[in-house]
Amino acid sequence: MPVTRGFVRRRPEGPEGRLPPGQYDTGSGWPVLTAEATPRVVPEAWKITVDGLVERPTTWTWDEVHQLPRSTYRGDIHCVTTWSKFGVAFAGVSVDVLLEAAAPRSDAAFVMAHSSTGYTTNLPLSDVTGGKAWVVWDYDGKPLAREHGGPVRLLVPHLYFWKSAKWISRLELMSHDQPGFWERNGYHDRGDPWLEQRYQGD
Ligand SMILES: Nc1nc2c(c(=O)[nH]1)N[C@H]1C(S)=C(S)[C@@H](COP(=O)(O)O)O[C@H]1N2
Ligand SMILES: [Mo]
Repeated sequence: MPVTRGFVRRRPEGPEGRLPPGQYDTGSGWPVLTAEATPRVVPEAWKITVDGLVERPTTWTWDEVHQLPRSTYRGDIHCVTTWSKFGVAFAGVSVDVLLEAAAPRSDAAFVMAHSSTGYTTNLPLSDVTGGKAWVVWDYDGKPLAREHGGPVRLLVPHLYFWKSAKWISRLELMSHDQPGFWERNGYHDRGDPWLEQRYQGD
């Protein structure tokens, strides 16, 4: 059957097509959402460790992560509190690079991201591999602000933003899923904004 031009369904090209269900465009603003007190982490004292079910538990300092291949994300972010922000630009290193060095064991299937503050969030390994997650220290060409997780945060932009742990200090590889801070407090285990996985049971 011939398809009539003009009746072909496609995602709108304007910002509407970029907005997951139930979200609004926050425009130029960038709300701060922090459960704990904002820590003062100096770059010289910051470190990140990848451990748990890996062959080579590895720790990088600030200088050491800067020697890794730089990688950028330009795109959108979506918070479960219903704001989305379009066209943000972060730079840092792909989580793939860190995992390649640490060599996850074959039984590793989940990751717990830990902040130095004690905040945690859990992710399937498949959500932080394949170019989908970054450890970032640069926002719009400038050092990431402290209230937004500076000096270094996790960035997992295809999931709701609570998965992007600020003040990231550790990625712990696990064989079984364990809930992190918000996941223990009613948030969805995975948090896909396009499936509107906000709360447990969604
Ligand atoms: N350590 C830590 N990371 C965190 C949070 C937090 O409270 N503590 N909040 C999460 C939530 S709910 C969101 S929406 C984003 C907010 O990041 P922003 O403050 O940079 O917008 O960080 C996520 N990462
Ligand atoms: Mo959030």
